Amino acid sequence: MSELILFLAEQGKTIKSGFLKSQDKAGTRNMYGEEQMALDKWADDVLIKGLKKTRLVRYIATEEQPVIIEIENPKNQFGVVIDPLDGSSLIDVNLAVGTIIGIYPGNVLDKGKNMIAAMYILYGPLTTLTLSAGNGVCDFVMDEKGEFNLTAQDIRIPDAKLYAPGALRKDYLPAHAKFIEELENEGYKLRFSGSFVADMHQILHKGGVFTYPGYAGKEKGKLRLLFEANPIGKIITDAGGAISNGRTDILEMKPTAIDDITPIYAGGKKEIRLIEKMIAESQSG
Ligand code: AFP
Repeated sequence: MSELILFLAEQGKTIKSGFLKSQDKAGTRNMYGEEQMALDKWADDVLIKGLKKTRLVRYIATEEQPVIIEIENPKNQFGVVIDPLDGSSLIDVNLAVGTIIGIYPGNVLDKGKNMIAAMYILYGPLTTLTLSAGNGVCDFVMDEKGEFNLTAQDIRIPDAKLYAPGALRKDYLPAHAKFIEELENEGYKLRFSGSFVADMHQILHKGGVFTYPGYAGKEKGKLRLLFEANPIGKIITDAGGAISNGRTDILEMKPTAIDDITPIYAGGKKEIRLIEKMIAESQSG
């Protein structure tokens, strides 16, 4: 597994070097019908081609591919899930985007709680790597030589009043609207960039809650269970926080297909307990 993590970290370096290549749209759409950036497709290609060559894993699922790729004669049975560039609509305005990765012992259509490692590489003013592989959550910063140096160990989510609310307010469902109103009354400050990985990095280090709820017309939400919710969910949970779909722990959900989507509440346990209570009350009353 360490060979695989080191390989993926190396790919982060390559992807980082790609931002000067192009900020253009690719003119194609992914399986969610979303417009792809040239860099989305390029990063996807870098990761898949590299992983195929190393034969370090058996299964690869990425946000840009419609099916799970199976490698012949793999050295291990590992499965990886990858969002090659999360938040890519922000590339052309130079805001932080990232690569999100989850590693399973085998097939990737498995509950998030069975992941053996999760990591993301965040391309901001600094390039950082956040990893949870059974030994607490760690941060690394890329230096001028392109090497990742450990900067924080056993990261724990602090208690703080930040909220990152996705979706349009006019479409909020009643329990979610009540939750957001309560956070605002409590003085939570708004922090939403349009890049889940960047927003969650902030919540991990500063506290609070990220929400991309189910909303009118899209009750299942927008974010992807395999590529976004589960890897980030493992990291925030291992840091003492929680992730929920508003009813239950997302890491307990068995995916039915690679393009499953889910409402997301991720952050401090206090906030996650509150939304679960509000949704349960709205259903019982
Ligand atoms: P991609 O750039 O990988 O498609 O993901 C963007 C994203 O899924 C997530 O990173 C953001 O939180 C969310 O979409 C933003 O969505 P809105 O544009 O609807 O606010």
